[in-house]
Amino acid sequence: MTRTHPPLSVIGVPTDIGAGHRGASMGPEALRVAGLLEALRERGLEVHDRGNLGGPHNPWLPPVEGYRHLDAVVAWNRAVFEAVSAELERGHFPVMLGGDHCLAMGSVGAVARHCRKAGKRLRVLWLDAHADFNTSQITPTGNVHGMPVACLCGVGPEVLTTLSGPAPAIEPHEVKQVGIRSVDAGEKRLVKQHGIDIYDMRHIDEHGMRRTMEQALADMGDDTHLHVSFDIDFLDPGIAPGVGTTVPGGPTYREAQLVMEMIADSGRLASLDIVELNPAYDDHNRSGRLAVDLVESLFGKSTLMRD
Ligand code: 4U7
Ligand code: MN
Ligand code: MN
Ligand code: MN
Repeated sequence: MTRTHPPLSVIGVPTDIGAGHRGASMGPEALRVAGLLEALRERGLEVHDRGNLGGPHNPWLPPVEGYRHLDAVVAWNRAVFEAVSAELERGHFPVMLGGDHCLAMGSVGAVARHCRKAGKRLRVLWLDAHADFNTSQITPTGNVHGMPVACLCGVGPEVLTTLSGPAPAIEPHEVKQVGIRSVDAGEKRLVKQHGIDIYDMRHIDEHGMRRTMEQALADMGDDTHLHVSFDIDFLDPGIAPGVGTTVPGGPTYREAQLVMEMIADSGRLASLDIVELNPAYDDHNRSGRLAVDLVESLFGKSTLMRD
């Protein structure tokens, strides 16, 4: 099945400002070196590499009042928000190369605002080992890459919750999380309180990936903009060691392929983050190459039988 997508605009976000380990700032280049752009062009897509955004360097300071580097996180996310908004405005499909996951506040914020203006429905599919729903009061680390979903849902500091306009940028029912297996104690209470749909690894064990993805992708229509936020630590560390926060017991290669194939089949994918790839922890860019392989499936490189 060949699907038509608008031109893709690839935006590098070379920062680890929100992370607990240095190195995700090298992610955009590792994805390019692994052949991401060539692979997408091979799929018949029109691909523009917009290069990398700039922002404050990482001073590697301890958290202040529950946030590490809050001002710098805001600066990076303003840049992401502007860049993604501009691409959506020209009708392109933005692809963010992270960079740590805090950048999703800017990207999803821009997508959400675009959807409101265009009268489109929004669905955010959050592929991750973590729920990323911490706040300054409950975070065990102060790292803002553990907070983007909360901030997008209006729970967080005003500088971040209003990044894309009045808070909240998104409603909890617009987010579906898949692959979750590490949620902190306070965070657990919050995600329950906000009613986030979490398809955790236990759900996947019990129902299988096919049923899980049918649920996560249910109720989308022609007017739905699907944003996928793909944290590489979603994958089992045995196949993707190149992340700062590995959690055992993630999806296998085949399960991950099925996730990507089913997203492709939905025909609704319109923006994408690829985040948390940390080449300093990787093995000869193995995780980078796996990410490229999976992104090919996300854009319809499926089995021979279905081509
Ligand atoms: B990622 C953590 F405590 N929950 O808040 C935290 F376990 O974007 C990890 O999903 C967050 O990689 C991981 O620091 C953020 C921790
Ligand atoms: Mn994450
Ligand atoms: Mn994660
Ligand atoms: Mn991580």
